[in-house]
This record gives sequence, C-alpha cells and structure tokens, in this order.
Amino acid sequence: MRIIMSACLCLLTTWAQAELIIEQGYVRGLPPGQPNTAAFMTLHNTGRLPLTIVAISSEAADKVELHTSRQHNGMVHMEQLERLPIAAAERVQLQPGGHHLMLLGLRRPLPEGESVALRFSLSDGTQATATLSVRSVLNEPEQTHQHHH
Ligand SMILES: [Cu+2]
Repeated sequence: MRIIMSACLCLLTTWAQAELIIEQGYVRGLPPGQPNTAAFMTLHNTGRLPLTIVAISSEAADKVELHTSRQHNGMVHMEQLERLPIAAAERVQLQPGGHHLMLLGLRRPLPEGESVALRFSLSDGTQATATLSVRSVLNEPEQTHQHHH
C-alpha cells in the first residue's frame, strides 16, 4: 500500500511541473486610473496530453477573465470563455483582436516595467504560474504583425 501511494505522489509531482508554458507574454500598461487592462501571451502545452484552463487569477486584479473578440457588423464584441482547451503540443495565441485575458479591478497602478503574477488552474487540478511584465500600450506590437508558428 505504501509503495502504491508513493508511486501516485511521484506521478502527481511530475504532472504538477507545468506542462503549460507561457511564452512572450505581457500585460498592457494603460494610463493611471484605468480599472481594467488586458494581457496577451502564447500558451504552449508542452505535454503529451490535452489540457484545459478553467480559471485564472492574479495578485494584481480582483478578477481575471478569459475573453475572445468577435467582429459583428463592424463592431468588436468581447465574450467570456469559461474554459480554454489546448491540445497536446499545441500553442494558443492570446493577442489583441483575438483571445485575451482581462484583468478586472486592478489593485495597483501598472506602469511599464512592473511585473504581474498570473496563476492558471487546469482541469486536472494542477496549476501553472507566470510572471509577465507590463508593456505600455504605446509600445504594443501592431495587430498586423501577428506571427503564427
Ligand atoms: Cu476582454
């Protein structure tokens, strides 16, 4: 029994070593006084199994939501996504005009160079964390410069 238990723990430990890697992320830095901002990044599932992000939180905001943007009659609408599945070995881009994170109810000013910690909860019960730096909206890469690898 003892042997089985420790084998289980071992497996859990391996899984907890974030199969999810956050690449090239940043938080959009806005002028002071804004209640909300957005964050962009590439989510890379480096594992051999699909994973699903079910919740995100940050010390810098009351709430973090996953949104997608849709164009309708020339207007851009944002919709909340409850879950974000990522297939094994796939990357999902969060970028202006597409999927993105919303940091709602900012708890402190986020000038350029500031760091923001994010925690991603996955459907298998594991978590992944990332620290993103704040990049002023003035220095944001333009949407026409999207890269798909
Ligand atoms: Cu949004």
